[in-house]
Amino acid sequence: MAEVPWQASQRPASAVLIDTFLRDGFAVIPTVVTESQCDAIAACVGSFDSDSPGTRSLLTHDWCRTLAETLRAHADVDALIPAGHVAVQCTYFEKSVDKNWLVPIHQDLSIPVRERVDHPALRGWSEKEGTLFVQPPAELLETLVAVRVHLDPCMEDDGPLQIVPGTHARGRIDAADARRFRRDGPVVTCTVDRGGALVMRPLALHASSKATGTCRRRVLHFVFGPPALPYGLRWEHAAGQQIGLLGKVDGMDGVCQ
Ligand SMILES: O=C(O)CCC(=O)C(=O)O
Repeated sequence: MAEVPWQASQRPASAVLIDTFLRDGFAVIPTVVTESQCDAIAACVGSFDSDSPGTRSLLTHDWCRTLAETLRAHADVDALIPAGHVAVQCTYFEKSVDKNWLVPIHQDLSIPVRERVDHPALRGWSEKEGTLFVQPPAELLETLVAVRVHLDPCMEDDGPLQIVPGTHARGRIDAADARRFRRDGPVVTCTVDRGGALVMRPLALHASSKATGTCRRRVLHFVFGPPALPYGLRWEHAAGQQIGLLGKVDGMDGVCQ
């Protein structure tokens, strides 16, 4: 089995990284997968030729669950995700001048669940790509952590995420306040190198503009959450119980299923 670089060092996560994440609600980790792993992951994703910006259903694939486990084994990523959390969603986003789009300032409020549960605390039911989504209370959303793995360099011209630091700690923010936070700033443009990751709280206000450069910006956006949900809800998929798959992501040719 090929050696995974971060397993070799097992170095502890830096206190600065953890403090930044706690304070701002996001942090960039320069390298979470190698260049060759990026190639292998991109091959598994394949050519995504829909007109929409991405697809939300990747966690049904073995390679994607394996990648979630591989991320969890990275000391810096692991330090930012609560113990016991499992991967509950993986969305692929592709942006380029040919497939261009923007997202206005918002928080991620919806989670994918297996079936509808009627409870006064649950609102905003919707269905996308055949999956049911609900907006649970902020107390649950505050526990989630998103890990955005970049398969291409994402610089200023490539439509990077822009985040308003500290807004993850303000609960649900209405649309008018969200616009005000963005206008008053500060707003941080999160550039990330190929193989790096932006780790963020889904409640942190974020937006992204259209790409103006020549790069194709491919991102796998994982969400990690608690294994069990309140109110009788169940995750649509949860991929945390797999053990012993580390390193498989290095040789993913032929395991894209
Ligand atoms: O990838 C992007 O540019 C936007 C993604 C986003 O807004 C989201 O995941 O909620």
